[in-house]
Amino acid sequence: MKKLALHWKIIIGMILGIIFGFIMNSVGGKDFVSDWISPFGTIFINLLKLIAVPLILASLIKGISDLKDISKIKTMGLRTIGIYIMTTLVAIIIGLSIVNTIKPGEGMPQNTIEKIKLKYENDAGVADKLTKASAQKDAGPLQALVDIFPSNIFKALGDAKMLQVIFFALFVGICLLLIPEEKAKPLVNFFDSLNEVVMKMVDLIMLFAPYAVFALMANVIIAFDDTEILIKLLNYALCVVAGLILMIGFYLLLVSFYTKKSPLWFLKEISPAQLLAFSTSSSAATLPVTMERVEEHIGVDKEVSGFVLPVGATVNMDGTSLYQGIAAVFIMQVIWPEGLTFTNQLVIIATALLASIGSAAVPSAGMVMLVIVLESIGFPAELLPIGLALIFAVDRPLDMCRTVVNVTGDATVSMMVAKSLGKLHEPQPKEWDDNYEKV
Ligand code: DAS
Repeated sequence: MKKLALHWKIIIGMILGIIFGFIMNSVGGKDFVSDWISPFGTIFINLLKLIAVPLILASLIKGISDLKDISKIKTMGLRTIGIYIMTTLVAIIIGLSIVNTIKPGEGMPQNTIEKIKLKYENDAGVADKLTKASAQKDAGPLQALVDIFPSNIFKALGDAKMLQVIFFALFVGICLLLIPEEKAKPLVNFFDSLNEVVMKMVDLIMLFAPYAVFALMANVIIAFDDTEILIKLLNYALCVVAGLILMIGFYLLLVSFYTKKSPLWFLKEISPAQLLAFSTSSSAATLPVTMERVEEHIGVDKEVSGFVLPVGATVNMDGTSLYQGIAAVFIMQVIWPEGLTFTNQLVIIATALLASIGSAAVPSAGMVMLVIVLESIGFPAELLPIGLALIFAVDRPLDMCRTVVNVTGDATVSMMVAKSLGKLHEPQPKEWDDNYEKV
């Protein structure tokens, strides 16, 4: 009997984790899940983060040195940024169109607002998002640019500063092209074998994925403790989910018309990365798996995936941008209707684009940047805690969904850039890839 493909094992782990979480909720087993189950999900995310930085370093340096032609790097960079900006703008416009049509925030009963305010306005999670947002706001206008250039590569590697690692890898890769080939060969071979080793580590870690996803989903379910408020926010949540689904449809159109590949084949091949994005709510943690799936199952050459995907995980978050457009307008519909001007919506488009570039690829980062978006349209500071409280109860499930879109968008753009550079080949996944039985 053919072994079960990896994505089915992950889906089964996800479903069993959700069921187990609800059972534990009903029998008072929350502490058991927190103490004895959730740590396995944390271990899995730690392992993925452990290999993300060496993988970016190895695949990008090896990939750039394979390009042989420096002008191709400029072309790849410009095409990548250009397509990323296009998809992010589409995402924000989809989000704003939905929220202005459905108007989920209009007519919310005052007692519901009071209930949410009472429960979440002073929640530590809300305060944390406000603190992080003000730290980002206080930085200078060019701080994001300065932060790309590391002063100490070992610190950048240690702190997993993605853009700094990408800059360093690009710098090394370009210099490897500029020195005599016989001098470059030892280092190129080193990063080539490092890349192979790290890709093998991805395979081994993925053997653990179904069990880790079980733990991650159980942990998400036990965190839900306010079904009543979840139901009151259902219209808003459904607007976000509808927008995210439309965004996935947009990617499938791009895959079909631009790369001439089957959209369903594309979805199937990247599904393990999407399932992990959903379970971990972190593009950064999912990145090694996204890279493995795009390179070995979609057929994108390493020199493209090694650049486009790490950059995408850091600066391209279409799901987050779409969510920020909807959340900002929803909050205004509920507690600041006078802010709902056309000009403000244009400002939201610009700041949601910039905010998604500034958002970190970690859980709930989008909510932190939402504060920046709201402040950009003059949202009253005294209403910010209530505004965040309004969406806080449903932020985790929506974060899981928008992270899936962030990852899918990165994979789509990597395919488009590869196609435009003639770097999209027929994938040769090894027979054990989907089963992860033999390594
Ligand atoms: N969880 C973020 C990510 O990793 C997205 C977000 O917070 O909006 O992509």
